Amino acid sequence: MKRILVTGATGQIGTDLCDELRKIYGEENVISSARNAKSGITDNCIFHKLDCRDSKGFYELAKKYKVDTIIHLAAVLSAVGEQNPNLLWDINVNGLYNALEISRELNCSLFVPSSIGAFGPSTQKDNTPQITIQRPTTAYGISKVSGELLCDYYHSKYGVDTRGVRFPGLISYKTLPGGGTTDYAVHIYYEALKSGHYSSFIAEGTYMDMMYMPDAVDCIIKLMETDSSRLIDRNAFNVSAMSFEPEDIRKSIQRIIPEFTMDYNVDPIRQAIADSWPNKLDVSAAREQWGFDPKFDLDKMTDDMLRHLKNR
Ligand code: AKB
Repeated sequence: MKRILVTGATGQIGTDLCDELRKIYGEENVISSARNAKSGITDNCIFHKLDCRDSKGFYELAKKYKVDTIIHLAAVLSAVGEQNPNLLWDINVNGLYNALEISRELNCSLFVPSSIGAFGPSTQKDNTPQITIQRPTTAYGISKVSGELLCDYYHSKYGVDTRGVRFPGLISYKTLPGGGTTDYAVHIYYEALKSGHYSSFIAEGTYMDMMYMPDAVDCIIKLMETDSSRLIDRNAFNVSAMSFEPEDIRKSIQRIIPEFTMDYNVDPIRQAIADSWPNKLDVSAAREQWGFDPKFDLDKMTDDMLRHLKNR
């Protein structure tokens, strides 16, 4: 049975992931931590306040609970990162360095999410290969490429069991994302139900990879359960369940809410980031090496999102 420490556990991925991890591994084997968490036990869930830049606090927490796996989700996303690159570097790279050192010292397996943001304008846009040019032009992308390389380095140099995926935009009804470029694809569902109208900050015709949160959670669990000997591309695997542009999601919502309308109020900063990212990743390495198999396409995700949000 694994004993898992999750950083950034109150964020968009962490909220869904920790619920699932507790079901699989037991409440006592999942330790949630976040900068904004209150330390204590709530509804049998163990929570700890932790800033991943605090190397001593991070180490002591991992040691106290004798964890064998760290899922390091604490990170600053792309749009917020462009406003505050110093904070982004500190959390995304120095925080990751702490996670790597602790994993090395305590012999933990380590999951670290990378992103489609690890690619840049010189990358092949369609069917973006697993191994290809990575010259991102955002602070976020630079931190993600650095993270991928650092994780590979700790694996080859010290034998740390590092693993990761390049997540696309993630869509969830439980927790809002915290300042990314793909966030429009979450906000649109909330606004469709609230006001029946959405102004998209991403322009018509901009394709980006996306995935529904249950598939993202499944990715992390499946990858961490895979026998290490099967993994060639550890850091990090291309994953995606769909690629769409704003008009596609509008049409998907209009199947259920015909009166829903959308227009555009493009944000130049987030649009420039989106334009530098791929349209659609090739995910064959993930399928072959650890059985990546997402279940939700756009319409299935829309049905599920609207059903859950309506019932809140
Ligand atoms: C963002 O938009 O910053 C994230 C990502 C794709 O990594 N959702």
